[in-house]
Amino acid sequence: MEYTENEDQPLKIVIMGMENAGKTTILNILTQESEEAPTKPPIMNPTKGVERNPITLFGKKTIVWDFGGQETYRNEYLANPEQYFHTIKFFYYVIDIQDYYRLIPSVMYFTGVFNKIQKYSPDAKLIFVFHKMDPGYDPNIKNLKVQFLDKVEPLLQEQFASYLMFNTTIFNLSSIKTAFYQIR
Ligand SMILES: Nc1nc2c(ncn2[C@@H]2O[C@H](COP(=O)(O)OP(=O)(O)OP(=O)(O)O)[C@@H](O)[C@H]2O)c(=O)[nH]1
Ligand SMILES: [Mg+2]
Repeated sequence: MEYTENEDQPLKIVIMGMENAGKTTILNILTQESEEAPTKPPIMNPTKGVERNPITLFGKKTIVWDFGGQETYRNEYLANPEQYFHTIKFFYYVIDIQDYYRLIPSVMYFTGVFNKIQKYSPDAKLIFVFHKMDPGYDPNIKNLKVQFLDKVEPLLQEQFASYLMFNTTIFNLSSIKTAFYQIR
């Protein structure tokens, strides 16, 4: 299938990462009216498959594809990459820096997705979001950010890929906004 692009089309942004990483919560924060941060993590349901959200972000029309991260969905995206990974402008990859058990699966998922995006959207800008950097949480205890980067850097270097990265938490709204200012 051919996908044509023109100026009026909204920018395609994808947000990916393991289940429970906080992707949908991040999008809810970006689109909420309130300037106030939540006092506790909201109760959320897992995203089923891909949710496509037309959102105006910083004056730009975008369509944000929120990729549910549960295993069956992850396998589906990788098995049918041509349906999901075309015409991407920004590729946000979210890592839960408190989730020790999902670190290695997250590295593996990133590797699979990155290879597909290199193929189908080689110009997509890559942005890592190290999420759940909550106030009072000491990221040095598990050091998952450093571990993640150590594991993916050989792949990124091999492909000469550049990237940006941000630390975020829902308890600091500007941390999330800053990560998405990139699309302006
Ligand atoms: N402590 C903390 N919890 C968070 C933060 N952001 C999201 N959460 C919680 O993380 C859980 C999962 O959030 P979701 O946004 O549903 O995660 P998801 O990545 O969309 O998950 P899938 O849709 O299954 O891929 C929820 O309980 C949220 O309240 C954060 O910054 N800090
Ligand atoms: Mg979700």
